[in-house]
Amino acid sequence: MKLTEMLGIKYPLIQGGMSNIATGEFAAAVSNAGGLGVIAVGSMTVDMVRKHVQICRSLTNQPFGVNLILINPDADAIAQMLIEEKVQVVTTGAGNPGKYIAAWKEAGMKVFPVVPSVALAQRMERSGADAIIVEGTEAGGHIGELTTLALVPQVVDAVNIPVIAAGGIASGRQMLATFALGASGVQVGTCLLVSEECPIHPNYKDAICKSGDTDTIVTGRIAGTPVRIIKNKMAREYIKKEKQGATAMELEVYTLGSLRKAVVDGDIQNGSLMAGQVAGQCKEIRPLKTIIENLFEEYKQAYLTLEKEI
Ligand code: TUI
Repeated sequence: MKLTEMLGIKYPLIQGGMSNIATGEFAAAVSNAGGLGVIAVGSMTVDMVRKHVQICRSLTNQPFGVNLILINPDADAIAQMLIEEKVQVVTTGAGNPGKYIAAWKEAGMKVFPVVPSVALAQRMERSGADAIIVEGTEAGGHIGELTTLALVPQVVDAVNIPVIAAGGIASGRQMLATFALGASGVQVGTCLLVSEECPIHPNYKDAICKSGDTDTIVTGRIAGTPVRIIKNKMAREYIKKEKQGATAMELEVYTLGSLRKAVVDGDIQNGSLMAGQVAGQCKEIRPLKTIIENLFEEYKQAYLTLEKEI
């Protein structure tokens, strides 16, 4: 079944989680532009997430989802609340959501875990996931080891449910490439950060627009929580702390606190500016509708050009 039919959306495009950024308002704007908007739970409490779900519902009559990261200390209560609120789609990240899937499925929800490996994709399929979002290391935020090019076809061959590609996608050509690898849709984040509607500080958007291909870096590799961000003073200090032996917990607290500095305060030197390797392709701030429509227009053109050349 096509992803658009499965979810009741116009384009086979899911908005990436984007912790502490994707509010109910933003998710509604993505859904109104024809993709699947997704509220990011990030470090929110149960009551905050419920409020964002209600806001989103008041701003769109299109389907939308919620992204639950499993490092949130209230994950159990939030997982239950999503059932009470009859959220249609849940995506997950930064851990294994296996223990929630049966209850979510029983409530009629669609479950799309984000995974960085074949083994985890297979485990999610066995647990009852409806589709798998496969995220390559090109992505922003918390990442796995493998690239989208290597990972997507291996997961496509290993499971019998739709696979959605994530990481390294900010153009129609990249989208076409993932479809050639067997993906049924894409999840994008970085290219939506530079939308007019995205509620991050203008300095954060500006830093993405100014960045080039080699301007992201991965912190947290030693501690086992690799996070891709835009290179700045904070990133250099983080890596120094890591090399000096800071604990995983100290580093995680440091990262989450500094995400707020970037998103809310626009502190581009001390903040953690999560973004993927495609940041270098994102050069202007446009409305979400234009960004998404252009992606699919470029995809069609790229497909037709390729067909002519073969
Ligand atoms: O989750 C993401 N991206 C994120 S979450 C986040 S918040 C955060 N901030 C600081 C440190 C850590 C997290 C920012 N960006 N993407 C999806 C994703 N999930 N990437 C990798 C994974 C993943 C990793 C391990 C999924 C499952 C997993 O399972 C391990 C296991 O077996 O339990």
